[in-house]
Amino acid sequence: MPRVYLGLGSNLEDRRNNLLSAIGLLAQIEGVVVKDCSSIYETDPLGYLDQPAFLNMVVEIETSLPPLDLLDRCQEIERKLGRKPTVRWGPRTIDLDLLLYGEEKYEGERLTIPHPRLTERAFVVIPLQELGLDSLPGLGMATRELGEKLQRSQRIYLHTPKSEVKCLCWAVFSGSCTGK
Ligand code: X6L
Ligand code: MG
Ligand code: MG
Repeated sequence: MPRVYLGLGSNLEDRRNNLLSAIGLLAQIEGVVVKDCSSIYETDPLGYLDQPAFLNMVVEIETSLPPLDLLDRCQEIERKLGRKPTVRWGPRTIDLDLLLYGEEKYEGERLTIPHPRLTERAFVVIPLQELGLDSLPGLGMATRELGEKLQRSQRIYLHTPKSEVKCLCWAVFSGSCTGK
C-alpha cells in the first residue's frame, strides 16, 4: 500500500482540536490507517495575509483508496468540521490537502499529485522532514536544506511537539504516552 502524506491546517475556532478531530475522522475511514504525524506548528498566513495565524501539521497514512476517493473522503471531513466556502486562500476551520501519494504522479481537474506548491511552503516541508522524508520529488535539494531556506522568510513556531500530539490522539496511535 502506498505511503500517503496529508497536509492539515486550521486557523478558525479551536484550531488544535480541529486538527485532532480531523485525524480521528481519518482513522475511521475504511481503507485508511493513520501511521504517523508531525508536531503541530503555528505559522503566519501565506497567500491571503489578513487572517489569523494557522496551526499546520502533516499526517502519514496507508490507504487502499485511490487518490480521487481519498480526496472525496478528505472533503467530507472538511464539511463535517464546519469548513465554509469563503474567499480564495481565506480562513478555514480545517483544510486537508493530499501532498504525496506514494511515488505517483497524477494530474486532473480536481487534483494534482505531488501537490504543485509543496516545496514553497515551510509549513509543509518542515513537517515532512520531521516524518523522515529526506528528499522530495523534483527537487535538487535535501528536504532539511529547503526547510532551512524557507524558514528564513516564513515564520513557523513549534506549537505542540509530536510526542504530545500522539498522546492527544491516543485512540488513533494506541501506544504509550510516556515514550516518543
Ligand atoms: C506568493 C503568492 C506567495 C502566493 C505565497 C502560499 C498562496 C500558500 C497560497 C503564495 C501562497 C498558499 C495556509 C496558508 C493558505 C496554511 C499558512 C496556500 C493556500 N493555507 N498559510 N495559506 N498555512 N500558514 O495552511 O497555502 S491558502
Ligand atoms: Mg491548503
Ligand atoms: Mg485545500
